[in-house]
Amino acid sequence: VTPSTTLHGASIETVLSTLRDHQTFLITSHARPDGDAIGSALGVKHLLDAMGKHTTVAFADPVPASFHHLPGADSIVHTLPSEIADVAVILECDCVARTGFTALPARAILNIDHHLSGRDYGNVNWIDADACAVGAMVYQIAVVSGVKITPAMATCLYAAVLTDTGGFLYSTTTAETFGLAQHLLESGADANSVTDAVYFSTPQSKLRLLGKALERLQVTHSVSWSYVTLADLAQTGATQEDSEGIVNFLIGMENICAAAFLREIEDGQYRVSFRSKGAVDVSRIAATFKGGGHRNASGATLAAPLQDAIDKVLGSLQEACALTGC
Ligand SMILES: [Mn+2]
Repeated sequence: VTPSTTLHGASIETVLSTLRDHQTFLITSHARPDGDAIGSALGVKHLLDAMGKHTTVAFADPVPASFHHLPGADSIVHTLPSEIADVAVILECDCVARTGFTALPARAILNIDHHLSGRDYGNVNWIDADACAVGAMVYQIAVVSGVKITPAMATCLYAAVLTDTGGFLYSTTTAETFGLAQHLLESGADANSVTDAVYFSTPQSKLRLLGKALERLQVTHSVSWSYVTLADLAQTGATQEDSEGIVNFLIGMENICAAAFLREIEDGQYRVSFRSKGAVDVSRIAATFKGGGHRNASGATLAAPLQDAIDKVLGSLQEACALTGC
């Protein structure tokens, strides 16, 4: 890889030769990793391991309990290795800072992303905003590589696709998504273990925190919203991770077109999750707050007192809704 080979729509062959032509790889994804971040990173690890490469998977933040069982999850480290890798494979990030690490010890960057906010910051960039999950893109690389898709790799990629499609519910789910799921199960993916861990192992603290958020549910025109504070976390014994997914209850409501969920991450700092049913592009709204994401799901961080943060977020959502007439 030379710094001049910067490609936005790099071909799968270019991506594959970047993997083939190098020996040591640092694999990472965004801070507060979700199922796609973890599943696709471990998928790349299994692929590269099978190709005889040296791999390190590093995440700035802890792996949520629901993904601890994924094959290879026990090898994930949270501090960067001191050796410089040939290539850093960065999944699901629109810049290096999104990884939660300030810099990565690697000579080149392979950027694989499916966000609308995806950018060409790597030496090779493959961004496909139509992909239902980065895990689905990793699957394509694996198929083209000719490497046998093992049950371990299939389980990790299945976790990525299952979670990033909201259990095959989001509009990114197409006939190909089900075809992919079929191939992964035929390759030995342990779908039951993934489903059990993701959907049937909710900590009690998470449900109690959800209760707090739903008690506070507010609806303004066609926008639903709620929030939780650090005091709520302390009262319910919940962790920050326990607030993942609360926003999906807010967007699930009838007669609304967009939703926002705010959670206090430290004194005076709020992480906002935006959701849309499609009419409003919430990746644009998140971008005005220096965040990013997809048309229907995005996020940003606001440094402001609670009421200010709510006013700003609701102001932009309502304006966007008014413009689209919903
Ligand atoms: Mn994703």
